[in-house]
Amino acid sequence: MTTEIRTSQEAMELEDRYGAHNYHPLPVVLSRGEGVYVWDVEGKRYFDFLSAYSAVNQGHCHPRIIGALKEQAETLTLTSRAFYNDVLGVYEKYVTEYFGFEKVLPMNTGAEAVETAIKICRKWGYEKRSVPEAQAKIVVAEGNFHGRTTTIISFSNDEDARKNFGPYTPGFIKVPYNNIEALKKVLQEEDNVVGFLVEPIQGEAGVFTPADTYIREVAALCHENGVLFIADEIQTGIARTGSLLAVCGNCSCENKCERQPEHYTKPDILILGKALSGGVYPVSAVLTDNLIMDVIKPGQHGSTFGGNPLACKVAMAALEVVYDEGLMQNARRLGNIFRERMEQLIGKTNLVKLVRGKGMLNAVVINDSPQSSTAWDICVALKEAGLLAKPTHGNIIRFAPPLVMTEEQLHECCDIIEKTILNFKR
Ligand code: IF1
Repeated sequence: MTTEIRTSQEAMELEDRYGAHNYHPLPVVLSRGEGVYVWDVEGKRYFDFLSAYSAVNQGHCHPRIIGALKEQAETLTLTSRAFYNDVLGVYEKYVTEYFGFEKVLPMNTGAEAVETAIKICRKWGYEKRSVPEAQAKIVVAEGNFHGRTTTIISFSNDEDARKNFGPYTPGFIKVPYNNIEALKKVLQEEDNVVGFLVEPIQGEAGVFTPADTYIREVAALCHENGVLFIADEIQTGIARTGSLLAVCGNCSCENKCERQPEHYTKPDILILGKALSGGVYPVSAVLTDNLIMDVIKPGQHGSTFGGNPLACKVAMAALEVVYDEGLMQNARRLGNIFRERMEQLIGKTNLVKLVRGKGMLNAVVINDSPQSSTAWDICVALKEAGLLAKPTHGNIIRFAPPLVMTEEQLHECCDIIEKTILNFKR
């Protein structure tokens, strides 16, 4: 027998009683979404300023993506990779051309794609660089977030993510983020380094944007040292930061960055997830070129659902929407307006310390200690005012709405944020 939810309270009680307590959600129960809006069980409408951590870049329930989902759902959903299907190859051609790589390996979740990239990188090290057995090392950045599998949390700095989940996977070395000298030093001093895995902007750490030159210098250093540059763009990719990828940097070349080497730093391995499906279905991907991908042979990696026809159709529709609706340009334009409005707000209150970010991936730092509940209380007040955002690391609030937002809607949202913060009493 199933229970029908009538009130938000009922839904929260059910989750509390029957679900693992691995999250601490804001007390709002959502039952419907459309574009930049979500509605709760009682019918109250909110602006979604989280977008499921940048998965719903194309907006909730985008009709073209849902259309593709429905059509394919009624045709063929899953074959496994034991057989071919008539959508996978079409998708593989589409997605590789779209991002400018020779090959793709399809998976489902972000963490799986990161695991895939790590496996490809290590195998490449043994087979193309002749690293001695079980000696391959991958450099990662401090403050990273790449997912929650046992291997990935092994190189996290986040105690909650890591503690009591050991023994940990060896073979990872941490260097400070946005510090090219530290990377240079580790590449000089350590033997058998095969890759550097990094987020072009650190999301979970609180939206840390590195120096403009960082990614370019990382790529150059990696190439000089025969090390693969692996970019995790699961959160930053697919128009979020105002360009197709965050490695595209600041350019005005209508996102044909791959033709503008001075703007675009091509990673050796690119990892995508989240918005690759517009938040409709778990779809992730690892993109790289033949010389690297060819180290993976039949039986050496895979997943039941990876590359299924439903995922492929959904992803193609989601990527079409990005170009057809100019989401990169919109994210860049609205991001500038958002940060400008927040700067104005900072001039009117001492509650907000600073705003940072790129495109529509932004964070506001609240002027209180990370141990205080101020940012959480502000998010609760924002919820009451009709806008959903979530605090991270105690005193930081991430603002990342769907990229289909209009300028008028953004101003309405900035008015809500401004009014809520100016009226907020600690
Ligand atoms: C949760 C954070 C965001 C990611 C990058 C890989 C993954 C993620 C750069 C793994 C996932 C999510 C996971 C989500 C919260 C969220 C998050 F706060 F935890 F860090 F976005 F900022 N690489 N990030 O950001 O992808 O396996 O989850 O599909 O609830 O854990 P996944």
